[in-house]
Amino acid sequence: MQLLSQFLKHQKTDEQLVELIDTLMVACKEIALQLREGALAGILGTTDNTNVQGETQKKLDVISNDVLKKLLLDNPLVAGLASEEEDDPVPGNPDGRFLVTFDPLDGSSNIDINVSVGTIFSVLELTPGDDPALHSTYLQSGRRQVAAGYVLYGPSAVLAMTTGKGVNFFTLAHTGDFILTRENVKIPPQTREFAINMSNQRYWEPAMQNYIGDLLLGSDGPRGKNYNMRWIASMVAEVHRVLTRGGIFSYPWDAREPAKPGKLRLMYEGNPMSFLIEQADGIASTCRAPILDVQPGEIHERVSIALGSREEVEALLSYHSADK
Ligand code: P6P
Repeated sequence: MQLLSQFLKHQKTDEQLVELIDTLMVACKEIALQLREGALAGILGTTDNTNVQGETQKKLDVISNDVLKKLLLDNPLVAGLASEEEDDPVPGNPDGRFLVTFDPLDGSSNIDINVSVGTIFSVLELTPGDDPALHSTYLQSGRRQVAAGYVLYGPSAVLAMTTGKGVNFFTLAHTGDFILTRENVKIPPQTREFAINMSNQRYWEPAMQNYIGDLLLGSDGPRGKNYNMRWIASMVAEVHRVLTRGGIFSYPWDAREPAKPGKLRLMYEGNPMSFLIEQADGIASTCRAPILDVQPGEIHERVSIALGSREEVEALLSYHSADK
């Protein structure tokens, strides 16, 4: 059995990055413990606050955000952080090296029904001379990430992470150690499983409606095979399924808020997940371009997402190119 720290050392990971990842994992272990307590600790349910996204904050959203903020800002390597739950970036050590963006508890609408949620993180480097108190400092494309991953709080707590040398899974043991449980994860290029919120079907652009319509035709349709559908309403769980056994996950643009490219956020959902997907030989696209190529204009900007098995995402993209 190999510990996370041993594995990262074996991969010759930058020592300061290893130290940052260790801080992130201390925070995620604390979050996992709080989640396990759930109702017993009186921490389910919502607060009276809404976040910058206009969403009502769950108590555990705030708790998770506070745990990550405190631990990261105590680490002198952290120059600043940006969180889904924070309107503005939070500066750390002005001589720090890393910027961390995160969604402290993605899928939190699932907490009260005891369904999997997760912490998503993305690590960038401070450009020398930039001010970590300014939004502009964080507006780096996903290609600039030096590490990204998530901890999925499910039946077990599993870390999926990349530092640009492939994707690996680590399971949280009762000892408090993350143990390597799957190395060099690769997404099967083909799939029979798709994940999308079908209740939005009438709002999608025609290319997406045509593609999903053809999936539903199964072996009688142009895709020539029958598909199965999943929707957990927790992106971390959906992406973990895609990394584990293939599939396509999409939250595309829809006409409910036409001025916005999609529901999910680029900096701390789209980019970290896309880094993982590409490192596992999948595709992560806005349906027009690779998500990692998007130049962010604001920290909380949203992005249309279609990611997963290479050949299936390529099929979806062919519907969009035909639709131009
Ligand atoms: P809907 C959770 O709120 C989230 O941000 C993602 O984790 C998830 O994939 C999506 O939104 C679910 O959205 O519209 O189905 O509730």
